[in-house]
Amino acid sequence: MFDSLSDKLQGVFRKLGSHGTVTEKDLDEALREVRLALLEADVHYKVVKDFVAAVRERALGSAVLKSLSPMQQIIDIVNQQLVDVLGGGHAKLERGKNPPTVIMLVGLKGSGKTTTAAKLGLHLRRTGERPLLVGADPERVAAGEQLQSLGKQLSMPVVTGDASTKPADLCKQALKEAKNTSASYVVVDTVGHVQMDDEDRDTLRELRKLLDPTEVILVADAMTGQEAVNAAEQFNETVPLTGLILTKVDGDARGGAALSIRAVTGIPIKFFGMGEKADALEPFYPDRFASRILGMGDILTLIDKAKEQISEEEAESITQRMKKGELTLDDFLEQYQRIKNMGPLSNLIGLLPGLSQIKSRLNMEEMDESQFARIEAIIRSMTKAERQHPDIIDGSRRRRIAAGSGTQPQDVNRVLKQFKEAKKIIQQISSGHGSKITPFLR
Ligand SMILES: Nc1nc2c(ncn2[C@@H]2O[C@H](COP(=O)(O)OP(=O)(O)OP(=O)(O)O)[C@@H](O)[C@H]2O)c(=O)[nH]1
Ligand SMILES: [Mg+2]
Repeated sequence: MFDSLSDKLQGVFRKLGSHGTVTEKDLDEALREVRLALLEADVHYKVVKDFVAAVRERALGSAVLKSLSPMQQIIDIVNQQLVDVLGGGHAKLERGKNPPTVIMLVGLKGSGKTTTAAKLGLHLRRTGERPLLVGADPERVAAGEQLQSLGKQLSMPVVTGDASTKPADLCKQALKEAKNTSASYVVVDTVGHVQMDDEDRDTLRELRKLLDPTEVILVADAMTGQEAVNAAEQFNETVPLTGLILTKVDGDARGGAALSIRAVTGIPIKFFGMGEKADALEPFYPDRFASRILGMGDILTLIDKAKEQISEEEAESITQRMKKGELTLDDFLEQYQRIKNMGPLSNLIGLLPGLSQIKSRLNMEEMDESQFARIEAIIRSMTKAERQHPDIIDGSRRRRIAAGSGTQPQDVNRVLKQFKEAKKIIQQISSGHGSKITPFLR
């Protein structure tokens, strides 16, 4: 996420840290570099100006320079300022007084509205809601088909029309359908605009009046930088926006849109998209987001993601077995599946403090794809007994497993050795002797 901006900011701090003491001149030099890094990330110039001024004022005002750890405190101040720029606290999705709560998604063409409609649907269902998706873009047949197919993959109800249906009629029909099926949320995908003319504005206003949405959310492509900020302002003039969803934050967006859009428009960011898949939507927490930009990781999000994959009882049972050293290769495989479900490994690494800083140096893609696929194939080629008691794997079993997984016997050996070591370390940590293990690179 925003790798280039992250690297630059971390570089500034490393340089400051090498000074020992920090003079006002050092601070100004560092702030000049912060300013450049933000401008290069395409952050709005006014936001940059205010940001740097605020950090300087906070740093000088709180006698940071005379303190024992000036660098740490300057990082803290930059972090706090980032959190402020991103909106301070978490803005959650509102619920209407009477069900169903209607969420209207608007945005420029290709910004990710249809994908986000499906992602929101899944997010809502995971929190116990009953969402209905509506493709209010009937004129373009492919648009309806896209939403239908996403809904089918998620087994979620979708209402779309054909080319002769007017968006307004379709929305009326969808609201009725929502009542009949007791849907608790209606997520409405709308036409993407390239440039809005008066007619487009009227259509949007008409839909808004009819739907009476609790949330009108602009879906904005983070890769487009300041264009996304302009779009937010334009749409906000037509249909007052209640929130923003930034998409394609996983791509090589520079960060300008994310860091400017709230400050410029005053509209809170509610979620952000981290991929094309339906589960690649994360609630937006300014503090967690700032930590990620500064390479300090985001343990809370990692925990949330893990919780989605495992129930408390399962976690407890595994912890108990870990302590007793009873983990088997089956557990290994199961955990591996869970990690895989949590998203691409390269995204997860970004959530870990310290590791995120060396992410670019680890060839994550390769590790993700080939290495893990090989480990999985090897474990899958073992019999149940072998997975439970790897000690029984002798030379001939090893050859059979290697042949079955398209690998070499020494690859099988390596996996077994890694498993043994992992088991030992896990047992040490979980039985409380691991407190001496310091977080990597912290
Ligand atoms: N990498 C990545 N791709 C995304 C994300 N969100 C959407 N996309 C991709 O962006 C492209 C456009 O997404 P759509 O959902 O069709 O966009 P739209 O706003 O509905 O487009 P129109 O209906 O044509 O205006 C698709 O290829 C999506 O897979 C995201 O968070 N990350
Ligand atoms: Mg669409």
